[in-house]
Amino acid sequence: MTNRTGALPILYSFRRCPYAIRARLAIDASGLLVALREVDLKAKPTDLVAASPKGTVPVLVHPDGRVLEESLAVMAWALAQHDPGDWLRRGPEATAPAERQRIADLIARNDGPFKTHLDRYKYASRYPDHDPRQHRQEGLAILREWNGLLKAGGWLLGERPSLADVAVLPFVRQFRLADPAWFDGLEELAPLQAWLGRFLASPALAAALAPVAPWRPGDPQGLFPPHRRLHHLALASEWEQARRDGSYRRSTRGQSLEDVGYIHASFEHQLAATHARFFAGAPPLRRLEIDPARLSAPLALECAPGGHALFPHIHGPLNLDAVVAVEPYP
Ligand SMILES: N[C@@H](CCC(=O)N[C@@H](CS)C(=O)NCC(=O)O)C(=O)O
Repeated sequence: MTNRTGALPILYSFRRCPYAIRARLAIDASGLLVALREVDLKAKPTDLVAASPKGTVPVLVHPDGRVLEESLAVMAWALAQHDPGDWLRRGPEATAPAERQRIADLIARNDGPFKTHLDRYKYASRYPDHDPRQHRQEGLAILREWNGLLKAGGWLLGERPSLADVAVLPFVRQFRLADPAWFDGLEELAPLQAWLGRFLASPALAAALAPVAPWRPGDPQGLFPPHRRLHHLALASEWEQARRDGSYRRSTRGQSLEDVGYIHASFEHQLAATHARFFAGAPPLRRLEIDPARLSAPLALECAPGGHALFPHIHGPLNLDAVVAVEPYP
């Protein structure tokens, strides 16, 4: 209803919101790409309120009108597409079900009690009947629990990150920001400070916090993450022909844009399988690396028939200046 088919999912987001930050971190990790609409929480776009009347961010609106109204739902959707670090613990290990339960428990502790204390400590003026020092102490007690877990392997579940770390860290970041000097001086929290420090220095957080102006209807489509590239495998001879023609109009091996209606492309994690499935024994190939922000034609995320993996489809000719690198493949 508020998005159209043949388009990207739209993420309504707010740069500093910890719920929206964790949703963006999961989308970045998943290798996907969405349209980003930064929301001014004091002037929420009517499209957002129509899609999700409760009016919180993040909200993800799919091209078919399906709406995800909770940050955890957005994270689960993205990581169900691709979860290179097994943050969801869907792997074959016998420990996976117990780990999923621990993840759920940790996130519930964060989203419930820790968030309550964080708000009453950091935004004390909004809660005149509460004592911010007491809420700081109660938040600190929860941080001590997490600190104990982090001692073992550096992550909440041990030696590898999971959804719990990514879901909780943006809130711990906020807790620190209320009084960084006090927080950084808490020597008993050294493992937790190291965990937060790695997060604060990570390129993923930098990408999630890239400055962005509030979206207004009619603005050009913003994309998240901004560094995402698309990939298309082209026969070297057809790419050379496109350079002479001034645009590229092949969809996939043996099929034109006119045959299919769009140009097939892949996210990086899909490229090897695309090659194995469609290009075995092909003549020399070129991998075209495409900056989606430079495309003249509309870009969509769509499922291959019978599958649920979302692929990028370019609904029109590929303008050559959107191709930022060309290399032999494999
Ligand atoms: N349970 C929601 C909570 C989201 C939330 O509370 N977001 C805040 C911003 S951090 C919000 O949109 N508040 C609405 C407002 O301030 O008007 C989720 O996980 O997505």
